[in-house]
Amino acid sequence: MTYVDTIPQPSFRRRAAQLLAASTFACLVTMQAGALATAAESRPNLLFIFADDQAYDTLGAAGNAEVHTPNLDRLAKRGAQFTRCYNQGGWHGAICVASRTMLLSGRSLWHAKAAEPILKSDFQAQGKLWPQLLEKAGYDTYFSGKWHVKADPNKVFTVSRHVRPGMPAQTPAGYNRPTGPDDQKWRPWDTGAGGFWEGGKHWSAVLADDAIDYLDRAAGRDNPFFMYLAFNAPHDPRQSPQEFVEQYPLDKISLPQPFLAEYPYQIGSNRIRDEQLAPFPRTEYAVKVNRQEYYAIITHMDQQIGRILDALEKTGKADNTYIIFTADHGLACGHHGLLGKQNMYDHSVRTPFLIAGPSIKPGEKIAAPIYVQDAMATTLELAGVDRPDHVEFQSVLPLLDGRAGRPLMYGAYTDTQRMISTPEWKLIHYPKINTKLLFHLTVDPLETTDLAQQPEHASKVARLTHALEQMQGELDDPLAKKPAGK
Ligand SMILES: [Ca+2]
Repeated sequence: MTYVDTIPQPSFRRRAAQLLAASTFACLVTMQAGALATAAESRPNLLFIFADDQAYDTLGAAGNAEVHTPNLDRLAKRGAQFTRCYNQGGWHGAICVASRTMLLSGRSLWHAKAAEPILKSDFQAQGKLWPQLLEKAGYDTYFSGKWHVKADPNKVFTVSRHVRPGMPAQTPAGYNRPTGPDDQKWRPWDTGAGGFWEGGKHWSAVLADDAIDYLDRAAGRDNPFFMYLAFNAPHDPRQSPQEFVEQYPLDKISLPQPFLAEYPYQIGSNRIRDEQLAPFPRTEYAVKVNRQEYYAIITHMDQQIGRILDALEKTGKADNTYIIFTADHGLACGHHGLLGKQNMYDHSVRTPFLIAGPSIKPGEKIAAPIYVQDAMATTLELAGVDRPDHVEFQSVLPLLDGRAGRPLMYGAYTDTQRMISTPEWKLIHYPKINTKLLFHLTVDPLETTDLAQQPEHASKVARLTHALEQMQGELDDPLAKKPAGK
């Protein structure tokens, strides 16, 4: 773990003071400094809160009556909730890496994969990463939490602290469990298991402590701030204090739909690490316990988010602060026989997305589809920064007026899975096993019934396949069909 904590330099005031000392045109310089300070003060603060592996429907505000998220629900009421937020997928099992590389670089999936090896030598060196674009515009930038990107957070943020890895350490006892009610070998509140408990305080609480300290500092400064606060929660190991787990008695936990003992297709991820968290074949008991622990760590994170929102209020700057909450991607927690995020179903590709701030109408639900990484372009627009050419994602702000947004959403996992989705239909393609699945999302939002083999849907499959192939070409997908002669 690295720990870097540099005191941010008051750049505008420092520059103005140097100019004043050196210049005989003190009056003119004072006017310039004043203009700069005014511009800095009028720009909004940006608070970005990022969850890890949180599915779109694990939020009270998203209509889930089982999970307790009072603070996120409060945020949803204050602002707008985008109900169809997607991640484009990943090029290996760590979908987190792809999502975050896209988010920091602004590049779409396959371009982000190409950018990864030059993230330090090009993007970081040229100041093209998200916080660098805002710092250049006069923002103080703060980071704490999960990074998992091949750039140096200590170099790209003004202040960084508690740089966390891809996941807290999982122990062998945390896998293939529970075998039944007598299996007590791993408990979420057992601090001896390390993981989120390593260091003596749950990592979600440490992140909130850092955020509160940052907000205290920012309260006394004129520069606008950008905070990137990245929880490791609710990624496994799904650890939280016992009282959070006890909020979820097993007899109140419903089974995910569709519940399957095992996923029927070989999709390149069936036995990947995440999938081994519960035994094969899946049992109702094991899935319910995993869901209980998932909900508990979400509620614990929600409490920390409440502390951060309260601290923001105390700064007196809340009225000029935009808050965005989202997650890097979703997660299967027993749905379709799966426990990972390496699949193309909505539970794994879709995340919550909340935005609140001075110009955002409270309580709105926006159905226009967006990508997680649109958060980056959104903050650039809010900060008055022109979107550089390398940023492919788009601000969500125009969608708040009711515009439709993108007609088609894309997803991919390695060379084994592809997805295209309209608001009404989804086609999943498994090229390695020559299999296509079709779901009618508006009548079957849980993706329980594959319609691809039904003759009346053959033309729908053909049209979506064509649209997917076109998108693959546009996005430089390595599986894109090359034009003849190339
Ligand atoms: Ca993740």
